[in-house]
Amino acid sequence: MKVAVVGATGMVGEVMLQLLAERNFPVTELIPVASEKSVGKQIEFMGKSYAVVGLQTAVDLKPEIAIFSAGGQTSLDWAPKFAEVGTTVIDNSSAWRMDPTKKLVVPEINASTLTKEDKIIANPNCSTIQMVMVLAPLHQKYGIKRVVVSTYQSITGTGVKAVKQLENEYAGIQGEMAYPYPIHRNAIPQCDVFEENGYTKEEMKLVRETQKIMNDKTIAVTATAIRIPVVGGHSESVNIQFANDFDVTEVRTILHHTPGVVVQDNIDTKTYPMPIYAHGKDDVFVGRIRRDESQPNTLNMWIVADNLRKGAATNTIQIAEYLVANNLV
Ligand code: 2RA
Repeated sequence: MKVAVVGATGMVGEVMLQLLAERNFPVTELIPVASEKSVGKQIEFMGKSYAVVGLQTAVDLKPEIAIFSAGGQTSLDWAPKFAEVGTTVIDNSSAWRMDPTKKLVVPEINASTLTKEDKIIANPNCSTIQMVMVLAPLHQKYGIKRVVVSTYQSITGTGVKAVKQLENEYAGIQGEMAYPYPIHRNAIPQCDVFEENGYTKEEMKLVRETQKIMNDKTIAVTATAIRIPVVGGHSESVNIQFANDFDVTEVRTILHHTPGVVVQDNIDTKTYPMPIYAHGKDDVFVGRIRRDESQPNTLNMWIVADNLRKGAATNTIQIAEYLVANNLV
């Protein structure tokens, strides 16, 4: 199968290539795609060397699948061009996520909605994916009324420039700034730009995408997204108000049996998820599961996942694997 990776030289693109190889995805020909300045650069993949090509060259090669992680404008401009030649696009940017004609997919939750006609498929935002992986089975069991989430997001979500800023700050070097403020020894209460309502785009993604993936606009969500100087993954403190009461032990059992979710929850042994240990793994880790004693039918928990893997590349490739396994490409 011819597979194009658009944004092959970026942080997510590199993880995608690593995962395509790790998961033995049936790639017969890789088409690494990047900006014009990278055209011709050699990419090593599964023992073979491939030259990076430009977008039009990649379209002309008519890959079966094109995995995008190259920013919203590139997706808006080029995903339709790939789709026109029969390619199925799985896009990591926010460009198509809220388009009513496009599917927003976390395979464990709603891959079954996919059909051969879906030629542009949106991969949700990283902080949304890890949260809905836990919310979905609990919503099915108890009915979710409202979610209050605070995120503690890795600088890798911003990209290479942010990682470099932190390294410079460690070294006491004044370099290019990915953020308006120092990130070393700091917490910045802004991920992405602010919208009219005073919330950031990142916070509103958690609201809008959650409702779309779970196909339920009655689920009320409010979010605060914070950037912190870690690299292993995003962490989230999540407070969930259910329509019905629950049993905490039963909640743990439900999550324990949820594919892609790992419960790490034992305060006696100080067992709980942390980004330093989630780094490089594909699962979503959940712990600190406890009743919110301030109001009925409400639960607190802590959710951690590697934002570059399940939050982006892994979820994208799991969608591609679903398409192949169900003869949808
Ligand atoms: C972030 N979720 O962490 C966004 C985009 N990757 O910045």
